[in-house]
Amino acid sequence: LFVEKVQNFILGVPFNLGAAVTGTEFAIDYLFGEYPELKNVIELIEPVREDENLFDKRLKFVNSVISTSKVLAERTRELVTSGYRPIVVGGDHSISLGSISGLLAEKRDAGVIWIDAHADMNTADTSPSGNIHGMVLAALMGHGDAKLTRLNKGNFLDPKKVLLFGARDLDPGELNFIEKYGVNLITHDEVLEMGLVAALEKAKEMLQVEELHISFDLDSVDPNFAPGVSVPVNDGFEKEEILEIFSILFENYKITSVDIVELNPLTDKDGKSVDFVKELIDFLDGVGR
Ligand code: HAR
Ligand code: MN
Ligand code: MN
Ligand code: MN
Repeated sequence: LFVEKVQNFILGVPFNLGAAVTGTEFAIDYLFGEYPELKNVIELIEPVREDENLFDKRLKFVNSVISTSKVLAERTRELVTSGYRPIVVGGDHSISLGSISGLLAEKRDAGVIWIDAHADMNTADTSPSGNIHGMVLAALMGHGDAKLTRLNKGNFLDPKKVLLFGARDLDPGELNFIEKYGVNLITHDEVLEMGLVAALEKAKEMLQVEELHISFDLDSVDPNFAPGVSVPVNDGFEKEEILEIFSILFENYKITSVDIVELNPLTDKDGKSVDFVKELIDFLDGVGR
């Protein structure tokens, strides 16, 4: 039996303005420095820098976030249309607005698993920071400022097709959001209680989708193993657990596309985080269908 394997196509997006701290804009250069062979396999998406209203503390750098995400959405859509599996390496998590919008333009029924310490489900009204990387998942479901929600042209994600996995730092507004709209949630504590395999079994019952996008935020990992992130939170997954999660997801779903975001060279220690990102890229090369 010959089953043709979907080819990965890696995009690098060295963007940081969704986080409003410096670091993730150097992530791709950092990867290239440590692993020069990646220069041949990663296509660079140049961030677009727009004029900004620097007095806008509710939606920081919103124009640049939107313009960059538009470029990424277009490229992601092209790749999906051509039968590739885009692997989008960030960059801060705001770029998922682009990758997921591009995916949804082509595959309307795809679901999303958001593996993250955070929920990224604030709106401009609930955000404690004004940083857009903490708002993108809400925007993809159609909630928040119109500047952000416009981007995916009405192809909003159904909350029932979204699963937040491994969260351990939720803001009050995000908890309201999850309750109000019925977003699927399995917290990091729940994963510890249930065990990883049972948690992913439960995920399968919750997420009734065939096609799935994995949005992986490096801060879902314990900072002892992956310190190179912009917004670290204590505890979290071990690296081996992330690889196991990915393996099981590839067994349970058709994985359309993957984000690997929030790698920050300025906070990394001994190359731990960059090595893990490389390990993940290599792993993705070997799995899937
Ligand atoms: N919840 C906080 C906020 O909205 C922190 C968000 C941090 N987000 C990321 N991506 N690092 O998950 O500002
Ligand atoms: Mn995130
Ligand atoms: Mn996060
Ligand atoms: Mn731990």
